[in-house]
Order: sequence, then C-alpha cells, then structure tokens
Amino acid sequence: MTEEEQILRVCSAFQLRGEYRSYETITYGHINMTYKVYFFRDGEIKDYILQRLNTYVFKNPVEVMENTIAVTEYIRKKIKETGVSAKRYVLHYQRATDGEYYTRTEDGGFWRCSRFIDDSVSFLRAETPEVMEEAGRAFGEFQLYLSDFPVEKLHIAIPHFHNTVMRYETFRESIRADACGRVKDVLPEIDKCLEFEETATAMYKMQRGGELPLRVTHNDTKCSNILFDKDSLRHLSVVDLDTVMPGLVGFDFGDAIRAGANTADEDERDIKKVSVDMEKFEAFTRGFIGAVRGSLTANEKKSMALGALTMTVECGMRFLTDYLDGDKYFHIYHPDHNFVRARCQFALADDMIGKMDEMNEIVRKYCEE
Ligand code: GN1
Ligand code: MG
Repeated sequence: MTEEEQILRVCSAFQLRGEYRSYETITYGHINMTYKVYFFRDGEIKDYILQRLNTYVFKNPVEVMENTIAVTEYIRKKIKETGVSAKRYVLHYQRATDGEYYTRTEDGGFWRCSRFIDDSVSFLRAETPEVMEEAGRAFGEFQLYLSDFPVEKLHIAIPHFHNTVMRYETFRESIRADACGRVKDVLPEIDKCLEFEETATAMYKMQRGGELPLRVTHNDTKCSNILFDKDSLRHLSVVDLDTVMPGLVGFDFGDAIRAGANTADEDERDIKKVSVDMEKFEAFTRGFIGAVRGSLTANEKKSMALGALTMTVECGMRFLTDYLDGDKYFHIYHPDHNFVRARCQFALADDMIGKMDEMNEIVRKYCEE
C-alpha cells in the first residue's frame, strides 16, 4: 500500500466527507508522523490534520488520547463560558466510525484526526520578539485554563518524563552499554553533560522535597506547538497535548526558552552561532509571567531561569542518549543528527550559565510588575 492509499483509508475511518484532493507531510515534529489532508466540500477546501502516533514513545496511545480529549474539552468549556466561539481556540478531534477518537491500521498504526484551524500558522522558531511574547501568553494562558483541572484524571503518558535524576541514570546506562560503539567519538560531550548534573537535577530534587508544587503542565512548549492567526499573529491554540501531565511550571517556561530563544536552530552545527537571544527571553517572560504571575509561589518565581537551563541540558542529554542507543527515539534526517542536536543544546546551556543573573533579574522584574 502506498502512503497515499493508507492516508485515504484512515480518512475513511474518520468519515471525512467530501472529495479527497491531496495531502502533504508536515516534518516539524520529532516523534509522530503528521499529515495535512485536503478535501473539497460545499465549494470549499476543508483541511484536516492526521497524525500517526509514535507507539514506541507512547506505549499506551489510548491513554494519550483520553488525556488529549479531556484537556481539549475542558478548555473548550472554559472558552465557551466567556461567550466566545471556541472553534479557533482549541483543537477539535474527529471520532472514527466506531465512536473512538482514533483508528488503528493493520500495520499497527494508531491514528488520530483533527480539523485544521482556519487561517492558522506555526513557526519552527519565533522569528521576532513579538511572536515570542505571544507564545508566552499562549502557554501562560494554557497553564491558567488548566489550573483547576482534576489532576487525578490525567494518565501519565510518559513516566518520569522530566525526571532529570532518572535521565542521568539512563544516560549512564547507555554509556555503559555503548550499543553502537559511539562512546569513543563523543567523550567531550559526555563530560560536558555530566558537568551539568548537579545544576540540572536541582529543580527535580526541590519538587521531591516539597519546595516546588506539581501543576498540570504541557511539557513540550516549543514555539512550533502553538498556532497563530496568520494575519494578526495572535495566538489561537496550543497543540501537541501528548505530554500534558503533572509537572513544574518552570519546566514549561524553560523548554519554551530553550526552543524559542536560541539564536540558532536546534540542530545548528556551528556552535558559535548558538546563544540565548535576551530580547526574545525578555519578550517570552513578559508574555508568560504576565499571564501566570498571580498564581506562582515565591520558589516558582525564583526557579524560572533555572528551568530554562534544566530543560536545555535535559534535552541535550536525551539527544545524546538516543545517539548512543542508535537513534531509536527521535526522528533523524542524517546519521549524526542527534549528536549535532545534543552539542547545540550543551552550547546553549553554557551560554545560559553566563546569563543566569541577567535572566533571573528579568523574571523578577515581571513578577513584581
Ligand atoms: C519532541 O514531538 P516534538 O517534536 O514536539 C519531544 C520533546 C523534545 C522535543 C525536542 C514526546 O517533541 O520532549 O523537547 O522533541 N517529545 C517527546 O525538539 O519526547
Ligand atoms: Mg511533541
């Protein structure tokens, strides 16, 4: 079966009406396979997003969908209560013929389908401080929408996802196993990662010690996980809800900085180009802290910048671990992709260490405003 035939089969399971026109592959994500499909109905193009969930990463995809539906329904209700139509502000998933929000294919595929939000765009990286500030508002608002969500209803989609202590253990196991004989080629990066250990595990330990509260968090706050209105560039909806779980607000803040405030791409080879763009850092802080400020504890406020460093080190460590394991987790587009990504994250983390005081000062300023 060709890819297109498979896509058509999935579309028919979701009873997408109208005449099929075409599809395109969206290559942003590192985990799931994402396609946009175009149908023609009532004189108009209707577009949908089809995703094949990565079941190596998400061992229990049904639970992932239960979380996603619970969260989107919760947000939809809140938006509707304000008298606004939620259509463009939260994802709408389609039911398959059997009533479930997913369908399976014979080759073991697990698929879901949502309507494409009209006139929306997303960005791999925030090109301007204005987009970063809007991204801050989007994730801050998301945090507020879910602040009273019943946490016990959420499944843990990936256990220990931001448990940096355990991430270091796994990293050491991968070094010991050296499954692909790559350890000898990446010794400086391994050392670098280990150097960060004390700092990068501090927040997790604070949470365990009761110094930082668990909240419902998104856990993958890349700029590419926000849809913006294509004209006004106002945020519409947060997407990719696969990892919504209890977590630390500083990690949601921090991962957005890691992904959005880097002066280079996540997989930049030339690490001289990698640094934190402080204007974008400040813009995101203004948007995010402006939205959540009132709900933060004193320790949370103090931990935001450390959250950025923690997420950057953790992400670098995850890329490097996957490189050592033989690239089983993240999609790669060339053989040393995970290694290049890891080296870039560590360079960004180095730059953050030098800018820690400045970052903390900016956060403090917006918390007090
Ligand atoms: C993955 O699926 P995607 O590309 O949005 C990963 C995140 C990483 C990110 C790095 C479930 O996100 O944790 O931070 O890549 N998602 C999962 O770009 O592991
Ligand atoms: Mg994701």
